[in-house]
Order: sequence, then C-alpha cells, then structure tokens
Amino acid sequence: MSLPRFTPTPDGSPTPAMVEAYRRDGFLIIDGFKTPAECDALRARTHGLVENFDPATVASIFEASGSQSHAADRYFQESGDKMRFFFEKGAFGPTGELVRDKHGALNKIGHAMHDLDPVFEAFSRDQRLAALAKGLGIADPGLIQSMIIFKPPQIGGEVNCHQDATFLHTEPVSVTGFWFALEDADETNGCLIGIPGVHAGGLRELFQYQGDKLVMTKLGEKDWPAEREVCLAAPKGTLVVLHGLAPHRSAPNASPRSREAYALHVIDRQTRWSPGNWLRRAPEMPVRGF
Ligand SMILES: O=C(O)CCC(=O)C(=O)O
Repeated sequence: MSLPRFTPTPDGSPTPAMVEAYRRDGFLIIDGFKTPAECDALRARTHGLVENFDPATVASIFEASGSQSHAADRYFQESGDKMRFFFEKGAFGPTGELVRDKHGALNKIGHAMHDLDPVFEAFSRDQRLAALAKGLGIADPGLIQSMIIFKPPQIGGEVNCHQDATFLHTEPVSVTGFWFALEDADETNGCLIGIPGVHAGGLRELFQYQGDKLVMTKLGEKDWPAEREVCLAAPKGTLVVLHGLAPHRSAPNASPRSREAYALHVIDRQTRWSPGNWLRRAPEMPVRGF
C-alpha cells in the first residue's frame, strides 16, 4: 500500500482531497512544497551552525556514559527554548572520545531554531505553511518545537514508533508535525515509516514529568500493527504532515548517504498545554505563531 501524493497549491492551502486524505490516513504527503534551493539554504545554514559548534563544550556531558548521565538528561531537558546539539550513540568510542568528524556524528539539533535563527525562522514562518495549517484545522497555531534530524551515513540511529502527542501533549490533542525532506529519503537511508488510519484510536503513551523525573506512562495497547506500515519515501523538498496521533518511526541509516530532515511541530494555542510536558520555555520566549 502507498499513500496518495499531492502537489502544493499556490497559496499553500489544502484542497478538499488533501484534507480528506489527512483525516483518513493521519498523514499528508505534498511533494515539492519547498524548492531544492530552499532546502539547500537550510542545509547550508545547518552546516554553518555545526561548523561553529565546538564538541569540546559538551564533551563532559556525553563522555563515557554516552547520553545516559544526569548531565545529559539536563542538557536535553533544558533545550526546549535553545539550539542544542545531540550526538548519535555510534559517534563515541569506548572512552567517550568522538570517533568521527562532528559533521557526521550528530543525531539532531533542537529545539527552538525557528525562534532563534533567522534562516530557520524564514523557512518555518512561511505563509503557505500557515495557510496549510489553518486549512487542516489548527485555529491558532503556535510553533512549539523544531529539529534538524541528520540521520548520518552508517550510524544514523533508528527512531522508535511513536505518536508526537506522547511528547507534546495538549488537551485536546493538537500537535501536528511538518516534516521536510532536505535530501531524498527512501527505504535505503531511513525514510519515515507510518501506520495510516491508526490516529483515530487515541493516545497510547504519555511522556511527562512526575516530580523532577520524566516518565513514560502506558495508556493503551502495546503493539503497533506493523503489518500496516507504509514507507513514506520523500524526495528532497517533500513535506509530510503528521497528525499528532499518527504512529511513525524511521529505520537506522546504514547507507553511505545522509538523510537530513527538518521537523517543525505546531500546536493549537486554543487548547490546553499539558504542564507536565518535557518541553519548557522561558517566560520571555512565549510560543509564537507563523
Ligand atoms: O526524522 C525522523 O527520522 C523521525 C522524525 C520524527 O519522528 C518526528 O519528527 O516526529
């Protein structure tokens, strides 16, 4: 099975067929939403950020214990309103030293580039995207989270099957993912894999603070219907819109090709933001719209 693919309308707003596909599947694939030049500009900016990033500034956080230490937990927990750099597990040797050039060692940068960097801001605060979000039912969009996901050659790790509302929860659920392929993504380099139609079944896990600890709580059935998985191959420039309850994952990238993507998560500010969510922003950085 494969999902329908669409091309963007001139002003970005969805056609009735797009809205129908999104409501039915929980996914909406729009090829060529961004031009190759727009993708290249974001990749060049990302490259510049990595160039200016000195791994030594965070080496003590990741050394030896990898990403499991208390310091690594805090580095993540405090990243909601910052631009922070996260490494792949396979980037470190047994004594905690980086075994790769930093450009091929990173898993992601997150989580507020859309507010802190002008190039990311321009890519994200695209009025065609605003029209799309509105047409899909987000009444008062708030740009809550952004990530560059590198999926580097050979060591790009898998992302387990999840629903985005597990991590960015509102009542009612409103989070919507806008995932852009900055490079061709297919089955050989770890493209997104989704399970269409399951979003109608509700939230299965919630990742929230209990006291000062982040805890994953089971709410529903454990196993995803893997037999219904579809590969969401995405040529460069493709936008995949993900309903907050649509389960998705990506496989490791064992290929020699990278698979850079940019994911922007939007909530509806007319809903209630769950105070136990991991992502926190300073009062001087309120969630803004498009
Ligand atoms: O890019 C990936 O591999 C996973 C992205 C993802 O899970 C997300 O944006 O929610």
